[in-house]
Amino acid sequence: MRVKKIIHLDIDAFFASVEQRDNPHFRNKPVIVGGVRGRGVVSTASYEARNFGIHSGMPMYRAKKLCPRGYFVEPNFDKYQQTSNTVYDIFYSYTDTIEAAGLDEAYLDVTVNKKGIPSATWIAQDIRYDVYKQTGLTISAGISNNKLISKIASDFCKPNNFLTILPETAQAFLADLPVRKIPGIGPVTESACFRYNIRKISDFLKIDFDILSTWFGTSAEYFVACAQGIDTRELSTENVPKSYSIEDTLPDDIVGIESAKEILFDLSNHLVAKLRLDNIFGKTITVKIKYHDFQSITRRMTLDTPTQDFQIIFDTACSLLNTTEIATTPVRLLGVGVTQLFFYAPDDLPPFQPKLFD
Ligand code: TTP
Ligand code: MG
Repeated sequence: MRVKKIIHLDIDAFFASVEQRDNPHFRNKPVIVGGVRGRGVVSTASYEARNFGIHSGMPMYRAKKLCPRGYFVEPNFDKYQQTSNTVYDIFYSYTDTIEAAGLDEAYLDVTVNKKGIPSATWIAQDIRYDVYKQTGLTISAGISNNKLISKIASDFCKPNNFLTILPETAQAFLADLPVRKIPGIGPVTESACFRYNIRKISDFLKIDFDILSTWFGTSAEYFVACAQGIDTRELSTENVPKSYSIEDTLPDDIVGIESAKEILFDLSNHLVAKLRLDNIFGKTITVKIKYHDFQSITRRMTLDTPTQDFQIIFDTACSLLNTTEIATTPVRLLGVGVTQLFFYAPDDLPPFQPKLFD
């Protein structure tokens, strides 16, 4: 079987780099992007700010204590989305087999690629160059025959670098890395590992598999495969949807804002459940109405920050009703949805919950 060529690409300090690019005062300075007002948390910090111990998810007040002279900036989601689109366009100019892993991060299968370039390392270098030229941002790349190694490699070589790991050296590359580098191992599993004196990835290979299974259950197999550098997962290339919505054709036509609100209440609840499930936040709220004569309209409102909050979505949807004929015209269908989707909480807890074993 042909050996696969998988590249994992991830922009360095994404939000902070965009701010440094757009504001010359911020260059080479500690820049912290996050909720500046209220109980905000750090979305990301420039590498200069990371030297002060600042990291994503940290409460803003702590970041300010650690680096009082840092530059603290509110996120500009529209800019990040635009930059992300440019970067993804570059990715797609090399291959269509892409798994989006976030705004600034993706896996590319370049085993067969649109430019017929034989070396995945060359492709990664070309992409890094294209991204820098078109967006002014640096992006790091891990190159190997599977997602696991490429992801760990790009993380290892960051910032502004690339690292190629050949299959025969994968196990040695992983051997001395902390177990926490394995995707899915978070603080809880890490402490469990420490209890059993498993600290480095190669420690998984030193323990009898049956014993590992009693400690970690079905995860034992996954940890051992990881330690051997084995990952047979295909890229999941389903396109990320551009909108989330839910609508209902009503059993009987309704008239009046109050009846519409009752239905929107249920619909918003369902919508929020879907958003939470996929860890998606929407910045634009839409309401769709089909009147009794089948005439269909959509109303939308864009918020300052993306949300998956029920109250915000429901209230916005209700206020949009005031711009329609719903008070006087019978309605046969109602829908509510969000567009302009984001994968993270702008001003909340760290949103990128590691997906255990994807
Ligand atoms: P990451 O790729 O995890 O982080 P990063 O690009 O800032 O830094 P690096 O890749 O060099 O380690 O996340 C990409 C962006 O997503 C990040 O710039 C801000 C946003 N984000 C949040 O809003 N909250 C978070 O908790 C995390 C981890 C990221
Ligand atoms: Mg990044």
